[in-house]
Amino acid sequence: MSEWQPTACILCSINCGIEVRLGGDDQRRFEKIRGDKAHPSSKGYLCQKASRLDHYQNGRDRLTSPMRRRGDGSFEEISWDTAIAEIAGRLTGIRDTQGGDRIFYYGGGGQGNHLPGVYAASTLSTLGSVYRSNALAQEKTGEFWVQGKMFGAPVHPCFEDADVAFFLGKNPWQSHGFPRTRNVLNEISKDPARRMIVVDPVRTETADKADIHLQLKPGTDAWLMSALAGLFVQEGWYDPEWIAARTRDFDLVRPVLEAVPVARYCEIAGVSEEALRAAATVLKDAASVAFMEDLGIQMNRHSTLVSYLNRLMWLLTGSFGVRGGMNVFNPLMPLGVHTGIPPKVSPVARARVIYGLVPCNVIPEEILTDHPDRYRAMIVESANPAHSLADSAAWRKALEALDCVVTIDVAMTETARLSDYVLPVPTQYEKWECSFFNLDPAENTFHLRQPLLEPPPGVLSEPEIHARLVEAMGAMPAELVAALSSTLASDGAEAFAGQLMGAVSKDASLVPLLPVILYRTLGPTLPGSAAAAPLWASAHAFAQRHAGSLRRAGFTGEGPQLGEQLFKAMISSPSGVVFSVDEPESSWSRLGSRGGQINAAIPELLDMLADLPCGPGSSDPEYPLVLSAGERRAFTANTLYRDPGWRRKDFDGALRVSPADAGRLGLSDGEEARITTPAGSAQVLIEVNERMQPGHVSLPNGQGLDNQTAAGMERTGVAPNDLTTLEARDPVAGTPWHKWVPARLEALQGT
Ligand SMILES: Nc1nc2c(c(=O)[nH]1)N[C@H]1C(S)=C(S)[C@@H](COP(=O)(O)OP(=O)(O)OC[C@H]3O[C@@H](n4cnc5c(=O)[nH]c(N)nc54)[C@H](O)[C@@H]3O)O[C@H]1N2
Ligand SMILES: Nc1nc2c(c(=O)[nH]1)N[C@H]1C(S)=C(S)[C@@H](COP(=O)(O)OP(=O)(O)OC[C@H]3O[C@@H](n4cnc5c(=O)[nH]c(N)nc54)[C@H](O)[C@@H]3O)O[C@H]1N2
Ligand code: SF4
Ligand SMILES: [Mo]
Repeated sequence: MSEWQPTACILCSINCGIEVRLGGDDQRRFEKIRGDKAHPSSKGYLCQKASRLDHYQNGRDRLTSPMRRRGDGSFEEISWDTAIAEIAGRLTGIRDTQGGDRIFYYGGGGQGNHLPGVYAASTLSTLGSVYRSNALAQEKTGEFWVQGKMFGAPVHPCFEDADVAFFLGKNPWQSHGFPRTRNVLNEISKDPARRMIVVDPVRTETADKADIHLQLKPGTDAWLMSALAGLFVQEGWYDPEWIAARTRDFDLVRPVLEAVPVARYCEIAGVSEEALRAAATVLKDAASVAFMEDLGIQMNRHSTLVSYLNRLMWLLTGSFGVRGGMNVFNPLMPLGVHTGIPPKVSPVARARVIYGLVPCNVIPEEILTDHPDRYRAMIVESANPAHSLADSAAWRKALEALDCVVTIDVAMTETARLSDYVLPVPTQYEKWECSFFNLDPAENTFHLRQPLLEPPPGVLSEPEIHARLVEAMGAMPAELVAALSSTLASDGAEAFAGQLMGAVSKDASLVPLLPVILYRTLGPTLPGSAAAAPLWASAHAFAQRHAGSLRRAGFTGEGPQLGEQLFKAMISSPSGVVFSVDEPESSWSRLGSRGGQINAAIPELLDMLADLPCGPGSSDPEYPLVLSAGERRAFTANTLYRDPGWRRKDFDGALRVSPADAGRLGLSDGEEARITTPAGSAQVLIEVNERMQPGHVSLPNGQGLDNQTAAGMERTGVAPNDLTTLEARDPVAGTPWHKWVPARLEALQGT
């Protein structure tokens, strides 16, 4: 058997360091997996999902040749030269006749790989493509929008040191979201001096660990959170001096919160006022509170408003800029593809573009129209929108309607099957990869992973694909590349950097081409890690902005040496490196909002808050239940495992139903039933589950993939987005209401 090799788990944003021992006849199986104790943030921690990573590495539907779709929907293998030449030709053709802004880009990275997005910038700037999106625009853009307005900087909680942990629509026991999650939850739970509060309609595993579980009715967070904030203001449970010194325009917020009818709103949320007061008492007496919100509210009614109310609680509890509270962190590189100033609205629906991303729910509408500005082509990279975005049927239609779709993936996915070209890439264990989910304010970690295995013949990495596309489109500055390479060889890194900066300062259009230029020049000189070349520019940029953070992390160089030192550390730390160490107080100087104060008032959301109806709204008798379409469970991992055989339990991804509803409908555990929503209906396996409250049912995320078998397509479980619609979305950010899908459940007739 081989040696233990360090890498990371790629199943969630935490990317725990792991060590893998290869085995099997071909030495390509992941025979043993353990936590990597040398990883600076996970420190050996793992959850149960990582042990199954062989199902990703040696997974279903793997592709090893570029594919072109024939007129009848079947695929043929083509060579890389043909694929690159045809794709470059078709996309530049669309650019030259319709405009480059008609070419949409979706994806750029998943849970463990963010280099594709870096390189895509070069291809997209060559094409003049400006509209793009990814999964963040169906979960986090409301939060980002509020965050930008209030703080102008990225903020993250620190649970390790928190006196009180507050989880809003988040089940970290299953979904994680911060390093060594279960250990930290256990530590807080066992410590009599610390407290945990969970706001969730389901009695989750996290709620089991909590001191207070506010088990509200699904979709009523806007009422519950305004009651909580209202209580703080009405009882005077906040520090007016802190508010006056640290925030601006709180005077616009106070009257709205003073007017909140606390008792009535508690009633709407189905939580007793005593329970809310108990939670408020814990919060007001806390030395520090770390807050985390997630999909329970972000994919729900009033999601942007609730993200705002959550942040108002940070202010009312004085939790910003304190240890164990909410702090600004330094990302090594922001997530996503960045090529200049993004458009403000999308071209057809005129939907708000947040963080450069078009809301996922409007994309099909912007294709399935005769509007002249509709999108005509799409590049999909490292994502599966035909399965993962609201209304799969509309997505299938939209992809079919485009003139050209190119998908870059390891596997023949639901999206790939609807594409004109599919370009296969090495898995994340066959190439250099990293993620930019570096969110820790206290001690931020970056992990550039080395490949464990050679890629199979027939695949090309994303950096190579983008470099070849740029070359085929005639946009690679060949003379500059040759000159830079020879300078690097003869005069070294400093002269190379000088020459490159000189060229960029003369011609700003080179900036988005830097990833592929660096890949072709610096890349070949790096020991095996050509793909890491653009990180060189990131390391230098980081060192210029955050020299102090780097020094505290132990880096000592001066001037450009500091950036060079960081880059060297990044490419030579197989278990990851700490690149930024900061004290909570530094959060204040990093605020992007005016005058170093937090902006308390967002008028648009305050109006929405003041106008909240005083009743929950009548529910449609046709759909008496609320379905959560996509719940994180022990055996879900987005669509990274395409083989259902990875699941040790819950093979079919059952619908969880409360005992009361099951009894009323005459359904029992293990029985099949039919669930119907305004979008469609599906046959589901029933799991009677005491954690659910009456009126609420839930399905897991990531199920219902179509696997190719000898006998044809085989599907296991329910694809949640066969049950969701494009229209059910947040009015501010356009994020979907997947946790609030009207539904009805029926026993199967005649069985
Ligand atoms: N096991 C596993 N872990 C994962 C993933 C995975 O696929 N599987 N995916 C990763 C990804 S991409 C993400 S974004 C995160 C998401 O992580 P989470 O957001 O924690 O995951 P969910 O289970 O979708 O939703 C969280 C909680 O919201 C609750 N909820 C439902 N309706 C409401 C409501 O009306 N109000 C409130 N307050 N809560 C409600 C649900 O009961 C659930 O407990 O997980 C990551 N981690
Ligand atoms: N109804 C409903 N829908 C949901 C959710 C829900 O709760 N309910 N959750 C949503 C959330 S939060 C998220 S984040 C999304 C996730 O959905 P997507 O953003 O579509 O991402 P993944 O399912 O993680 O799939 C990533 C794709 O990357 C491919 N891949 C793996 N490794 C590589 C690689 O190295 N290179 C390339 N190019 N490709 C690779 C995989 O084969 C897979 O096709 O799903 C969303 N969809
Ligand atoms: S899925 Fe589990 S092991 Fe993998 S990164 Fe997330 S927490 Fe770590
Ligand atoms: Mo996500």
